[in-house]
Amino acid sequence: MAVIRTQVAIIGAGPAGLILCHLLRLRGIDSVVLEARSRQHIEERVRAGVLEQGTVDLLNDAGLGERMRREGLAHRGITVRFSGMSRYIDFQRLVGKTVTVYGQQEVVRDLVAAALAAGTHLQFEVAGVSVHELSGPRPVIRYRDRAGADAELHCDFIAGCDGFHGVCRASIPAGELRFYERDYPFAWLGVLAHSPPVADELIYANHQRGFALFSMRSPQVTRLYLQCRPDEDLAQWPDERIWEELERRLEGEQPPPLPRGEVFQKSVTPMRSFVTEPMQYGRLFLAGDAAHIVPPTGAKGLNLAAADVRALSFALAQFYESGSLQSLANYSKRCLRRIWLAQRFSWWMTAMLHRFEQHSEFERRVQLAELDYVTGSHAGATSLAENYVGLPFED
Ligand code: RFL
Ligand code: PHB
Repeated sequence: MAVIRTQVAIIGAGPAGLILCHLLRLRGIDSVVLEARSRQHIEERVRAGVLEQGTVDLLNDAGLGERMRREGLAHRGITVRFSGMSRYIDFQRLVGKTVTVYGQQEVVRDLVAAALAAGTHLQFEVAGVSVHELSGPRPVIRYRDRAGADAELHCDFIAGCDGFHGVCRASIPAGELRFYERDYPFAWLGVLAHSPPVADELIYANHQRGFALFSMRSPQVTRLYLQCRPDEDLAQWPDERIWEELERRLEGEQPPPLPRGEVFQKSVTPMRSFVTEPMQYGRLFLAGDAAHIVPPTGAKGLNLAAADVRALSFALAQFYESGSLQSLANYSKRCLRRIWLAQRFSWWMTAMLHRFEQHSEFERRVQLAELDYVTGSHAGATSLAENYVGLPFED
């Protein structure tokens, strides 16, 4: 049986695992990354699109920003539509920062390329991953490699970056963690289409028929979302129906006829808020979606994952420099403050923008008044802008 030894074993090659691996390498710390899926799968998985300035800075400072600087789209604000009106929230003017639209799969592609170029030990298509000896100084991971051979990875620490359905959080003994969660009575039907974006920046729409979001990936590819039922059947959504529904919900003062290109991807994403406390058990540290989930309305998931591993890389570096576990012991607390602020923002954006079947006409009017206030008052718009572009890192 192959036995490998490393300093930090990283489970999961999503944004959290790959950014962590890169930040550790810059600090001279050795890691091995184990990923259940194929390279092609993770490089093609379509998810997030909006990067906070802090995430962009982190990637640039780590030497990963070359293609992002060329292909990423800088957005200085968003448009919010409701009651047939469009209101622009100008982040640049309100808080002096912007966001960047650059697909998560592009970030992953850049990270995989950087890892392989640096000779990082990155294994795809591993199976049967299990974690052991978490409370002692020498944790062990058992798994089967791509060829089906049993293998063991011995390490000082495990970073559980294996997403919401991963094994790491589930391996922590019952009673050690506390979970806080909320499900929403709706989901998002997301499509990608080969059609030029109808606007330069994102449009979030609150409509009687439900929420809609217009986003993009490039000057040729549009990303669109419609609020739908959690059990929505995609077969009921031929392209024609999707375009019609989007046009209805995105109506503004001058309804944009959406350029209808070929829809090449459709999916339904459930909406959930979820937090694990603490994000550590012994020598296992959880980061990204393995520890928390936000509904996508605030565009925070990938950005939180990046902030977690940024903090984890500092704490691990401190251990390898001084032998002290102090920073690692503070990791969870340090991350959770930002996570709860992002939870609040994501929950609030979701509540403000979606249609809730159970709402009375009174609650619907209050929701519209909130939109009016947030988009019409300097204080309201500044609060949205400050959170959307990302709160500053606490160092
Ligand atoms: P990931 O990306 O889920 O990666 C986890 C990786 O672990 C692997 N894995 C395992 N590997 C080995 N052994 C096992 N037992 C394993 N189990 C799992 C998985 O194959 C996978 O490769 O988690 P990570 O790295 O924490 O990254 C989190 C982000 O992916 C997520 O938060 C965002 O995509 C959320 N999100 C958005 N975030 C933003 O910041 N801005 C956005 O605009 C935004 N939009 C979105 C989103 C998520 C969406 N969906 C589909 C959930 C829009 C959507 C529609
Ligand atoms: C996206 O482009 O996929 C996107 C943008 C903003 C969000 C969520 C998703 O709030």
